[in-house]
Amino acid sequence: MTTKEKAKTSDWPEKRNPATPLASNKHLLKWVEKMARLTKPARIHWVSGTAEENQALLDQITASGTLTKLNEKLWPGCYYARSDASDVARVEDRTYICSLSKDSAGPTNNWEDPFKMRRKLKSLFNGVMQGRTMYVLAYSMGPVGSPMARIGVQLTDSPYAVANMRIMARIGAPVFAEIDKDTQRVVPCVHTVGMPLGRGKKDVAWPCNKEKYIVHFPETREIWSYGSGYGGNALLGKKCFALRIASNIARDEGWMAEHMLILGVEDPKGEKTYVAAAFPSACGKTNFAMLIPPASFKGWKVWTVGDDIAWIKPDATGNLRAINPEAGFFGVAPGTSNATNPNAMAALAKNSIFTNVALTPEGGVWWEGMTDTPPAECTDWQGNHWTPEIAKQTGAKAAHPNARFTAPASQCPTIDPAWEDPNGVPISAIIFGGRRATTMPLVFQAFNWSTGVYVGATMGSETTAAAAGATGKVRRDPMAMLPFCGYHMADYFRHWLKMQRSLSETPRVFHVNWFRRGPDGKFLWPGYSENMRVLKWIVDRVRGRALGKESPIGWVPRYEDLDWRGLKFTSAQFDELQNFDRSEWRQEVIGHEELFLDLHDHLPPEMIYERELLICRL
Ligand code: SAT
Ligand code: MN
Repeated sequence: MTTKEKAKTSDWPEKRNPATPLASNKHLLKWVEKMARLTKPARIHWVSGTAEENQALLDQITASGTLTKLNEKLWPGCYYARSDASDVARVEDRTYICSLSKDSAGPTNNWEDPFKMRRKLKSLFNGVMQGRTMYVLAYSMGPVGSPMARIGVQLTDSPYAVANMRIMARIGAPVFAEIDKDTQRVVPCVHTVGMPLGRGKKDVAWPCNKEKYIVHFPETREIWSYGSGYGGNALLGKKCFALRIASNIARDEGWMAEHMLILGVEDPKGEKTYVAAAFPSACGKTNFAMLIPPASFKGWKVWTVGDDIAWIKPDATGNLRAINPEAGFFGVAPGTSNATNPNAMAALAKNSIFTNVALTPEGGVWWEGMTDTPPAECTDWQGNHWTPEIAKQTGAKAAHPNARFTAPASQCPTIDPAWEDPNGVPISAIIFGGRRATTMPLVFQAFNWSTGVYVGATMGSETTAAAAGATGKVRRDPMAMLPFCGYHMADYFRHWLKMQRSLSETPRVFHVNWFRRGPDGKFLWPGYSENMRVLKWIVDRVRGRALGKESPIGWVPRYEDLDWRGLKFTSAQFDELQNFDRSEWRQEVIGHEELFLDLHDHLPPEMIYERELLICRL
């Protein structure tokens, strides 16, 4: 070490304000100390998670300009943030799985040699928190103390991330208490915005770095995130832990970490059926999870357990049970309204954080689709003056298409009474779905578990603004896990197939598509509440009460198998929506082949057989 470096390192202990650690776990204390030596923050703050602490933190980030407090009368307890224009979504090409061998990460992940990556991270993180506070944020994914819950500790120099994580996960003192029991391995997560405040350097409202690294070490169960303050890049409990690292843990332990919503359907007699559904980011998981049945479905109710992630595990009797590891919703704001999702609107009405939506002159928020009439003027997500006229002329959006709300799940009017059940809820069906303009019918049911796995594995969807890059392109997104599976995708299929062996009864598997379009480009299906009709058929199939007919791709409902009360939808319209086009399907199967070619050396034979059988049926 040069004298200069030594001086820098020894700077750190004098300058810090040694806040009292909230845990006594030796490994944790040592690791925090080691990371502080590396990142050299000006202060360390152990996050207790109390309401007072949260308010002080929010006040401080409001004073520093990252947050704007919204009008307390209109939006009680709500705050608003605008990110840097270069930091608006997940960055898949900067996301790494650094397993020991490249082969374990597989071709769908970015891999880097873990030793090389560690060296890179060490240099990037050296002194990176200078002038900032390092928050020690303990969080539990899943209800604290649940046998299905897992714990992480995120070190971060972003108070915005702390405030969001407080909504998205269970955090603070109770989690430190769990860590002190020392009964489970804690996932260490280090996050920095990548903008040290050296002497005299002024902070900005949204600190970040042009260079970004979202790095996972699956064997050591570690997460390192550099350069971004946004969403899944910064709230490390979400995609990084609950999906990429947890998928590794789940494979090793015989359970499943999935990109799925969980909902419960209650019929008029009070019978409840829970389903989990996988859709890619920004394809309507939040809306589906909070569905309100049409008026004609008297006595039916849909309950929300989660809107993004499901941890699913066989119980002692061989039935699948699932928890939502999260405590909040990080939902796409544009398109969310009292018409499309009143439950989300109620959930986000207070104590929420809005990022990259528009700010109204009254100190409220607005986004495209929230109301039919836009406000006469507002400040857009980039801080520019916005009016409907400007939008007409320039196409400027008031809110970024990936603008988000962070809202407490407990505020959702349809939150399921069992949503925090430490043992989870029983899962009877799994639904896969994508955003597809053609080919895919409204709904079909896979013949059995392995066909179902094939259906999930070959799922395709048009890309959305949730990830940086082009939107609207169909890509294969197996089980909606393409950006989130922390190991070889073909091994993940194998794990799915293998799950059948630990189940006394497999859940039924379905595929839905709310987004099919007609020749005029218009959606063929009204969606939203009307999806209840499909959900009811699914529940009835699960319960052995509904008929369907066999088709080359699976069981499909006939017109008379769906409940049409209260909707004018003709049998001709339904036929168009369910239309099975042989030539489109031949193209579709070629698309499957492309994915399988990439994965071929790990591909389970069942996938090949299923494809062959499908081709024969076509
Ligand atoms: O930014 S997140 O990854 O949390 C949201 C999403 O893409 O689903
Ligand atoms: Mn998601």
